[in-house]
Amino acid sequence: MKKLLALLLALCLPAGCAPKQLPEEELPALTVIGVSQMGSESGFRVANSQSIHTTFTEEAGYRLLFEDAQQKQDNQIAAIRKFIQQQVECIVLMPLCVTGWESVLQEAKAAGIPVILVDRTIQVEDESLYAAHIGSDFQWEGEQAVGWLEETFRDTEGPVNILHIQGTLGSSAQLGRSAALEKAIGRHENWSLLARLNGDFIQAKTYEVTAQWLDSQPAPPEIHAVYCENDNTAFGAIQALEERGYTCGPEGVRIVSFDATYQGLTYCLEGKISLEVECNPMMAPLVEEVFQLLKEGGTPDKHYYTREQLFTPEDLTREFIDQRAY
Ligand code: GZL
Repeated sequence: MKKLLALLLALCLPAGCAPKQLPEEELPALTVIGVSQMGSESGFRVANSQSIHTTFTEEAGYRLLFEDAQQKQDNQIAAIRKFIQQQVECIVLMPLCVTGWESVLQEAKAAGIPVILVDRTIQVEDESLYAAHIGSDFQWEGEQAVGWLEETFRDTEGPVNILHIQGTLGSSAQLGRSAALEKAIGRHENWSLLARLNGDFIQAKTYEVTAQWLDSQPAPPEIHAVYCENDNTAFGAIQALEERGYTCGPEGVRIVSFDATYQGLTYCLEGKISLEVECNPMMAPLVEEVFQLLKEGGTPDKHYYTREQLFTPEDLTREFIDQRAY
């Protein structure tokens, strides 16, 4: 990037007065950050990665070592071990699942490298294994979604049949969002769980498991709501339902979704998705603030929760959606 910039400058300046380029050894040393991203399974994840790339730039003084784990925890553990060998100044980890981190985080701690968790969190006995967590409160998100379902079906005396499509099993996002629905089903005698499917936060997989389930039923089931644990799950479920004659919206199946991505909000504006619970992926600026605090010897909070809101079709306009960051 620097070389291209120097070349462009040289081309547009009169000969003989190209800017003095500092020798490599005099360039300010870049701060090396190792980032283990779990994958690129969803619109949320793509935006989350973009936030990292646009914050930790060379212009801002960073060299980013970015590893995509393709949804495999083993790949994340290997990446962390590589960062330790490379003696990075900080490790940023978006953990795929909640368990299995103690050993490798002990190694990072022994090497004196702070670990900042982003987005999802982990379950460890010793919370000193990570310096801070920046992400969402998934149980809170689930409770918002369930509260909307309770309000929507408050006057329904007959059955409320709910299809639950979960995200990556064992991830803190899935655990929190699922727990809220499971508690609510236990609170309402007329609510019944039609099935619990695993869409893994992925559109194609959700389409496949939803289509298989629908086609395996002796007759088309009466579905009042589908609880989709992210937008890509909602997109897959909507496609499978509509192909089989279901209408998604206020007069048909009520789709509840999480993330509030551009496409998710568009479906919501159109009425196909009845409720969007925002899950904000743009966390990197706060990650950098926490890293700088650590670098200055400060002690960050253990958890920083992103502010999130709910959207229904009535809350949205095309202009509002078009000005959002993701
Ligand atoms: C939630 C995040 C989830 C998103 C999905 O913060 O971990 O993972 O809701 C993504 O879109 O796959």
